[in-house]
Amino acid sequence: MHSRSSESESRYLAPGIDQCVKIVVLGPFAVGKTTLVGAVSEIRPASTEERMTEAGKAVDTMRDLSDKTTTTVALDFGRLTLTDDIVLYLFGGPGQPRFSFMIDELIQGALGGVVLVDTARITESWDAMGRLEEAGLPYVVAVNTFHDSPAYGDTELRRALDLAPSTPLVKCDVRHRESAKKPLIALVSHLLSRPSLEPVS
Ligand SMILES: Nc1nc2c(ncn2[C@@H]2O[C@H](COP(=O)(O)OP(=O)(O)OP(=O)(O)O)[C@@H](O)[C@H]2O)c(=O)[nH]1
Ligand SMILES: [Mg+2]
Repeated sequence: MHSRSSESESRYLAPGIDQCVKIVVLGPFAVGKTTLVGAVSEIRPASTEERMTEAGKAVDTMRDLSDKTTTTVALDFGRLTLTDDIVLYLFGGPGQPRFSFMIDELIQGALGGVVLVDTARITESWDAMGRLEEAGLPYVVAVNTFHDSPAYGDTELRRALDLAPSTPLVKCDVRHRESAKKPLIALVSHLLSRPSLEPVS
């Protein structure tokens, strides 16, 4: 019997997968969208990173971005087989406002979203939350726990984000695979708990 290496195995969908779910990962500039997709993807992620010009670096953020030299200009793409029968197709969006027209394209056909938050600049995630709400797309909010950002309790965070009680809130470190999977697991549980699943059209 032909045996495949584990690397080539991960290039193909496992037999038995019967639910392919498109998920968008949104949030402001440099919040960690590309890092999350890259951390969880079982295929080499596709990305559209371009070197940041000085103009790009001028985006208003309090964060030290000395190790961030590129920015997403269109999308990130990755795949994660979550259970024996569910595979997620992940589409990370661009964070810079000048590329935000891409977001309406990305959410077409999606079943849910992850909105990343940096607690040092919480309100910068409102735009992504609003885009998903306008599209009627269920989402979870995930705090990417940058070590130098303030730590808040869930109640404070929910209040600051003006989060609906039914919207899940999780904390993760998008640089680490198991932690980065947490918002995706929370999102799928959230989607499965809803009466009907309709992709955005
Ligand atoms: N110090 C610190 N850096 C982090 C942490 N998490 C992520 N980063 C860094 O933050 C940056 C996030 O970059 P990206 O993943 O490109 O962010 P993005 O949201 O895709 O950015 P755009 O596509 O440009 O909007 C990277 O340089 C990460 O290494 C953290 O917890 N602490
Ligand atoms: Mg990016």
